[in-house]
Amino acid sequence: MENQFSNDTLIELYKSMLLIRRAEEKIVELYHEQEMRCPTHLCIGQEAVSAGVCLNLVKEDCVFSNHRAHGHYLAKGGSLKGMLAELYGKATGCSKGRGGSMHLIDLAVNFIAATPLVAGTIPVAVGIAFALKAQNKPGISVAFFGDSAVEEGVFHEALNFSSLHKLPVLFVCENNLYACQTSLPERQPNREIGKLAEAHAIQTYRADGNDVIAVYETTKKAIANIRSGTGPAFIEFSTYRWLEHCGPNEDKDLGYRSEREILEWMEKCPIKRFKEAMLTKKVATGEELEKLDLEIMREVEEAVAFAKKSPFPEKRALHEYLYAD
Ligand SMILES: Cc1ncc(C[n+]2csc(CCOP(=O)(O)OP(=O)(O)O)c2C)c(N)n1
Ligand SMILES: [Mg+2]
Repeated sequence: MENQFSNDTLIELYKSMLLIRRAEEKIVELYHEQEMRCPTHLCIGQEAVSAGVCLNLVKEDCVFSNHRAHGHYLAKGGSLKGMLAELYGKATGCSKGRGGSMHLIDLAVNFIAATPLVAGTIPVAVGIAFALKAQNKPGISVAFFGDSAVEEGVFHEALNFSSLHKLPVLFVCENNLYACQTSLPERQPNREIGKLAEAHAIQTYRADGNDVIAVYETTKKAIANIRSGTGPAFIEFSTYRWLEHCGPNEDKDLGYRSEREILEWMEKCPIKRFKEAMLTKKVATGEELEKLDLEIMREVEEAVAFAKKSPFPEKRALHEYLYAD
């Protein structure tokens, strides 16, 4: 691990990843109670991408996400209580209990939208970038999406337009090698995903998405260029989801990927790797990291209690929020 970043930055990265992991582990533990009634896509194993990208962002920056949104939302500074209450369908949820896991929205932190329509938020992120530029506003737009989103036509339209108009937008592709149960080689020719962005004359980067420092550093470079006005950037991060596509369970019995492959990627756990590096470099002691973990677990417990005791939306509010004010 490079020593070029302050200990505070390293601890922030660790905390961000750990919060996502502990929150999702709690969802795994509680999902079977059937009180969270929304489809839920967990990002356990992929936390470094959210943490490393979002620590480079400021409040004015707008984030867009997909169906696997928890990590992006929490790393952008979203409310843990608001997210869990949303999963429980409660009025105190960040989308007022109407969206569930796949439709997280929180304008207070400029987390503009997550929707499960594959590639659906990419053109919207470009639209926001267009508006930011037209209005001379600070801030950039960031779109998180999976490896299957690049197979959608709208992905190319959005990249073409953003490149032509040199828009302040960062495209973040989390390549976890699968779309549901279909592997990358079954869906795409043998070429790097980044080549698609290069074809649209967009600055393209590629990095290990399970190495939070690589994610943080690569994003820092890309964003420095975007902020200097050179136009969009695209980063492909290689990573891996540990659990089933949708839901809290393991899925090694489904047979679309081998147990060996899953175990190999679990060995590359971004949190474990980073923790070991921090201990070796004496960024923190084991005791300090343990304390931090306990604090995060307590925060998660409190958020669950808040979500469970929150009220459901009132029936009479059914027609609210259908149109923008
Ligand atoms: C336009 C569209 N087509 C199909 C689906 C069904 N679907 C939901 S998630 C998904 C795969 C997503 O894979 P990827 O983009 O790689 O993200 P990951 O789930 O791996 O994070 C598909 C095909 C959808 N939601 N939207
Ligand atoms: Mg994928």
